[in-house]
Amino acid sequence: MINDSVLAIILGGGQGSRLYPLTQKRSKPAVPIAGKYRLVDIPISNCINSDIKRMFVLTQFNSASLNRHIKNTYHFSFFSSAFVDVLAAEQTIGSEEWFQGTADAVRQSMHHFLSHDFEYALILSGDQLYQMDFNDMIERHKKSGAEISIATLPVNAKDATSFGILKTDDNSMISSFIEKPNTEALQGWESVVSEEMFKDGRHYLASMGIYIFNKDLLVKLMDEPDTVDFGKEIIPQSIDKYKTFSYQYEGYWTDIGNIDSFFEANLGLTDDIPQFNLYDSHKRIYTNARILPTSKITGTLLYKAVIADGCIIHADKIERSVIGIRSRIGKESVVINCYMMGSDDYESLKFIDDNNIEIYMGIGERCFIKNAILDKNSRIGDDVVIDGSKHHEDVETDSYVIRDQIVVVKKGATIASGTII
Ligand code: ADQ
Ligand code: ADP
Repeated sequence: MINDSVLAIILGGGQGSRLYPLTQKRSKPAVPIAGKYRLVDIPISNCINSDIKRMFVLTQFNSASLNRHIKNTYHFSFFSSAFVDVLAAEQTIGSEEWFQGTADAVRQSMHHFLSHDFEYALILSGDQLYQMDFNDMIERHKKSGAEISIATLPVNAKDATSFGILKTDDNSMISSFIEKPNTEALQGWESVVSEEMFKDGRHYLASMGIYIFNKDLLVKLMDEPDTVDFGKEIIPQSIDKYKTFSYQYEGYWTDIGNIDSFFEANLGLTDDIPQFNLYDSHKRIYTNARILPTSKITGTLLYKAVIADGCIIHADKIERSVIGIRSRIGKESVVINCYMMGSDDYESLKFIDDNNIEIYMGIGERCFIKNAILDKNSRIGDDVVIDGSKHHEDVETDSYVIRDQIVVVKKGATIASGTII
């Protein structure tokens, strides 16, 4: 089934500086998560599970891995109108600039959207972890008679400063909006929320950055050339002029736009009952079906470990860690609080021999790796110690970055045997 009235627009990311260095060599939607997926699989899967199967992904630059992933993953029937298209910022006669912000990205891509029939544009962020049925939001939008809807979520005072905060009237229409207020400006922005949320200290209603626009209004707003961002301009300027509905959501939702939240969201998957449920056949998260062999593990104590396909593991211990596809971990190594993304390919013994490769892809023998993200294809030698929890200052070298007490080893980087970080 396809919902023909809705076109989805996924905002795939600006410069991606908050997720650097994971975005150093790829566009943000292509960043690997949860051992075998990419960030973009989350909004795309939510759309597919809601029968919305016409999607554009807007990204600042085109990366080979994003295109390959989309091409290899989302195959729709020849007879269906479904598609996932990547639109990278491009030079046109009207514009020579990169996308200046979220609204500008949509404005510069409008001519692509308008070649399709739709009544509603569903605008989504590319860096959030959640499972949501957009049909319900669309139905409520239609019933409300609004021209814009914003998905909203109660948050506490600490988190409120990183979001758009709003107030509603008795009919859930948004009456005021402030983008990322500081603690002082937050005074007086409390909303009436459910008892459960109230008990949790979640008194403020935040925008989740998920919007529905009636097509005609979106066309009109995009004709005004001065607006750059939805959160900073379009939404605050629209609430007095157009009926804007708040679609309140209380399920699990988290922003994964920076290293710390990205790390915690991944490690959260190792909990006994994770808040983000990958094991639900009605809310499947789709990704590239790579046809990898099963994982092979010898002599390893596994405690809260999530292990993807195709791994070869001899470690002593893996604790609260996500181990990505084709990962290799050598004997007597210990891995704690890590997200290891895995590798794009295997290196055969002949290849290693022919090319005199001394440090193999993956983690070598007798290593201790704690509080770290190992990007794809990285090579950690033998007897390496990495412990992000010991570092309180941000650091960058050619092969790694330390941020928020997490060591991020860059894609394809080599850490020599015996290194201590
Ligand atoms: P932020 O997430 O801080 O706040 P923004 O940086 O505009 O807002 O990013 C929104 C989404 O658009 C992200 O997925 C981002 O990667 C993407 N994006 C940013 N610049 C882009 C560009 N030039 N081209 C393509 N994509 C781009 C917003 C709202 C808040 C709301 C939070 C909820 O402004 O009101 O509370 O989302 O997370
Ligand atoms: P994955 O989602 O498995 O990480 P990628 O899209 O990164 O997949 O790569 C898929 C396959 O393409 C891998 O088996 C890898 O060997 C191969 N590959 C990776 N990079 C390139 C490249 N630059 N050119 C051709 N093939 C590549």
